[in-house]
Amino acid sequence: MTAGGWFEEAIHAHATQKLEITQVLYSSDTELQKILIFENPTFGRVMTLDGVVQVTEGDEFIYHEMMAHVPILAHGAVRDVLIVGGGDGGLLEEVLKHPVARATMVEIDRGVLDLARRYLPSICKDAFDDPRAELVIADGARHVAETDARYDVVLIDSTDPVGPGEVLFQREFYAGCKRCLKPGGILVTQNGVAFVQGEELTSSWRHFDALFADPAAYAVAVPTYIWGFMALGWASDDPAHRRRPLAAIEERYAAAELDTRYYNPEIHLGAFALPTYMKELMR
Ligand code: SPD
Repeated sequence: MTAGGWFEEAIHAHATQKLEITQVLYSSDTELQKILIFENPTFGRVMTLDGVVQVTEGDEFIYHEMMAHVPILAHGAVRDVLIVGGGDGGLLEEVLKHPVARATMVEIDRGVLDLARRYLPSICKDAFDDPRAELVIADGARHVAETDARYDVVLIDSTDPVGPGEVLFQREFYAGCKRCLKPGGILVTQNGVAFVQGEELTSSWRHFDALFADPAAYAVAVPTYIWGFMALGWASDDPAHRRRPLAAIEERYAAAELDTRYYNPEIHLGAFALPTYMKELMR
């Protein structure tokens, strides 16, 4: 995987991406997964889990801004947010830019949090120390099945559906997410790069369709999640959230005083316009 000073991703059977390693900052196995953090001239610090790129300093803003700001601004009155996964803290940091009362992050691997604090401070910034952040080291599937808390928005910042992340793509888990959403709340999930992982979108969309009034997805192009658009799954019982007019999103965006580099109100609306090959996966 790291031969010749290059990281070669171990995710797809017949296609790969390679990233040059100019310095290995950390490499080990935690109880749950194999973690590598290295420096790359194009993307800055890169963290991989079990041979798959999870986050890079260079392009993290794209994925994290779109996962946080689209549902929060579409909802318009978010107080309580749940993040499942997301141990690098990048998504938590975006969520906390909003005037939420509480952002609970349930991450199964404490090692990822500790390493993010140490090696990826440009990504998590001071999010873990924000008094509104509640950090829970636990199984996210168990949390959504058992918690008494209720959330306006639930965000699933998972790995791919292998290893510890597999359960986070199953119907029982999504039913748990619905269980702990407040009425009209919004669930957003990472559903893979549609061109090469189409079955993730199809299977999650079918679960959403069985559980929620408004099953959907939106698209985001993240350079290091290569091979085209990543699908972010969307599920809510309130279809109005997905159909907010541009003027409403513009007003909320201006009021939130966000400093974003990918997200803007036009991208928010446009992200729900999917290419036909993605639409065809959602049936
Ligand atoms: N193919 C890898 C997808 C990883 C998505 N989650 C990354 C976590 C970033 N906070």
